[in-house]
Amino acid sequence: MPDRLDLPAGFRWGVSTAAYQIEGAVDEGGRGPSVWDVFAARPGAVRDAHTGRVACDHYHRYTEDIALMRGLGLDGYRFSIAWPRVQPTGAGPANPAGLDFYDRLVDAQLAAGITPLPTLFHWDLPQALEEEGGWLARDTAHRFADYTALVVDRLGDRVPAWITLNEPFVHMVYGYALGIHAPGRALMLDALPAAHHQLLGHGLAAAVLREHGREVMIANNLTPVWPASEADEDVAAAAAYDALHNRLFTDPLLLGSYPDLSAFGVGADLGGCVRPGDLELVAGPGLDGLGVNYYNPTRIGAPTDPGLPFAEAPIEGVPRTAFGWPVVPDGLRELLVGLRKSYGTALPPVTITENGCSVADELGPDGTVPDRPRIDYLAGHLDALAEAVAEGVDVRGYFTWSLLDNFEWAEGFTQRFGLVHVDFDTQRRTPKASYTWYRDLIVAHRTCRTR
Ligand code: IFM
Repeated sequence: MPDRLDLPAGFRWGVSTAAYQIEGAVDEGGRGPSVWDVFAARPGAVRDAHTGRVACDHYHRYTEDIALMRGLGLDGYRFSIAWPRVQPTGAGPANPAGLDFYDRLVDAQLAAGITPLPTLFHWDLPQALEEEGGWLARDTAHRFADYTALVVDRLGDRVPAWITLNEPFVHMVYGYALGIHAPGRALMLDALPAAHHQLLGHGLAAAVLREHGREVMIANNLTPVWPASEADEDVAAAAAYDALHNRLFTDPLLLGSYPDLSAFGVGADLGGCVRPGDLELVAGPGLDGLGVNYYNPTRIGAPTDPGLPFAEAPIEGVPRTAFGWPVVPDGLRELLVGLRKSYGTALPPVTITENGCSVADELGPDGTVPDRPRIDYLAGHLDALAEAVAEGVDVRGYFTWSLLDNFEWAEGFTQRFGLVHVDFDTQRRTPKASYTWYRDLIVAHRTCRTR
């Protein structure tokens, strides 16, 4: 196993968060409602009826949170910009108070020596756009480009690289196919236009960012797909799932084409929503970096339900996070090496834009949070990352999910992913053992690289 510090010079260390999960202040500064405000208010939609109304109150406490980041010695901070803060109805001129907040947030990071890495869309669509069809409507892609222009006009002078979308796969499947996330639509395969329109929105927004001379990235949730057995039916089912989860969101960006979705009864025009010229827009001149969010592999077998060409199979014999997700650090190496093999020179430099785990953390009577499982998770994944680098994959940075315990979507506040414990009654922040571990790792890496 390679030394986990055997990562390239200039390797960037960071943490990731998202606006709706931490900001709170949903009615302040002229912010409009988002699909998550509306969805979370639906009885039964979110565990224990939790909502992001207050979340970590980061909107008011961001200076304290940036001080915590400074304490970690981070190079970068990946956060997201709430579209409904900037454009309360998803159209028209910018809301000055919304942009002012992000202006302050960016300046505070820069003052702490941290490079901002904003994500423009992390699932909190303005509700007014959802009422026009949300990402099922092609026009949302154009609205996204307009919103991008407002943001980059204001912050682009200080922000070199931008992530357009977070996990368009998860947003399409959980939000539009299964209805587990906002906007709560359960359309199954009729959700596919939400994939294409997000990717089109990426392409249009990327063109705006490039006009400003900024670098363009996207953060995809990717998973190695394991066939449940060597039987032909399982192998075919795994290939179908891989096309849906991974390649639907990397092939058009890196190769300019959609993968074969015939197993889903869908042609190359994704049910008619792809128009001539769209794929050229999606791919553009190429990404400056691919963000990879990795949590676990997926095991897939032949279908058990006639509606889909695959069925998920359990992964046995590995530890699990508090969420029940299998812990397979080597899956990160496998994923990265697989990307390089599949895309060759079309693969841009990779940044791990999310990786982390939920732990049933408790604040002890001595005021500490001894989150050993998180330290083991992060250490194992960083070893796997170093192995991928040793095998030739160009990985430029690692942003762990997440800085703070936060609003974990349909699970509310019940899944804790932070390096910092948050008491949601008092908003008190307590760095966990993993915070100190990550800080020391960053120092050790820098020291070793400058010796
Ligand atoms: O909390 C989420 C994040 O918003 C997107 N990626 C996965 C994380 C953990 O579920």
